Amino acid sequence: MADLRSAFLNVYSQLKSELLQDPSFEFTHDSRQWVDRMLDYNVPGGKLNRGLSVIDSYRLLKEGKELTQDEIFLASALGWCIEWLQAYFLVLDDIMDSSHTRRGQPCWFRVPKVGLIAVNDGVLLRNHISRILKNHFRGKPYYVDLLDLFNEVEFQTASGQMIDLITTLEGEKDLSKYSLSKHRRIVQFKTAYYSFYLPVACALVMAGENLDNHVDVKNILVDMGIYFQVQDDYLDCFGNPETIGKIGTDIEDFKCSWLVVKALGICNEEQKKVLYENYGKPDPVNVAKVKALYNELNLKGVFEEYESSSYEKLVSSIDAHPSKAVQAVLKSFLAKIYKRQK
Ligand code: GPP
Ligand code: MG
Ligand code: MG
Ligand code: MG
Repeated sequence: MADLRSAFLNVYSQLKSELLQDPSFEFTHDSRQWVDRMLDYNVPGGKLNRGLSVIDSYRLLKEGKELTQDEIFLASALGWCIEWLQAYFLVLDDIMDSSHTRRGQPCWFRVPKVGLIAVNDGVLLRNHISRILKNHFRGKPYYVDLLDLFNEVEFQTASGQMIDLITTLEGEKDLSKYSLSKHRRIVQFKTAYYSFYLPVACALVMAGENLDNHVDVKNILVDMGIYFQVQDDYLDCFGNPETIGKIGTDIEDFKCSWLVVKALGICNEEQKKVLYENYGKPDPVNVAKVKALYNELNLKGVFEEYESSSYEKLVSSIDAHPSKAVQAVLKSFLAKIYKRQK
């Protein structure tokens, strides 16, 4: 595992140095240094689950056949494209959510002298994906499928992000519009496609598969992604910031979080008043009242129940899949996130 990770990180260094020598731009010392620092700050510091899953999934799809060096490199490069996509989303998401920390350090836009240059850095990160794909996949018969896949998933994510944001609009703060179905729609689009479907889809495309034949796999992965984002919503309030590397902002931001939807579903009239009066306000006093109410309602317990029942459901839909190789891919993914603390 440590080996795999370090091999994967070596590929990062190679891709980065190619981008820093990109012949389509005339780099100066300063501009090269900016991109170098921006990449190191934002791309490789996460859990790398999404990226490593491409190699993992490809290996499982090959059913034990030893992978060539070339295949390992290509699967790693695709894994890094997803990590780049993630970096691009997070740099921009942290601005939109007014977040403070990410991966245990200040959000990129909070770094002195970065500020809103971070917006353009986000655009650059997105462009780097196209550069990497062009450099390493242009001659492959599946090149167009890869481009199409990344475009499709980016569109779905940006659309999910849009609904995440427009539901919190100032002046229209109305908790009665929040429901489980609204929550599901938001998280399916903003998180599930890029975090869960994309890594496996990349492995399938590289293995020569037609994605149209794998709609059932996509559906299971989307359900897994929804479960993952419910965990993210839970950890935003109940996680340890030291462990998750970020300080939650969902209550302040009036987010349609799984927790607030659940709270609305089980609270009495008096408790509902507390929610209406305190949710979506930046003052720590208001935030503390919401958190106290969450504890009163035992949302930890409600979440634990959700966690086990989703796990059971996912396992049984995976077991119903006809291919053992696909089952192995999905189970390995699920094992990585079940009961995660970060
Ligand atoms: C996670 O939401 C969703 C994203 C990071 C997608 C962002 C998409 C863009 C097009 C910018 P979140 O805000 O709950 O994540 P976190 O808790 O990590 O801030
Ligand atoms: Mg956020
Ligand atoms: Mg967000
Ligand atoms: Mg979150």
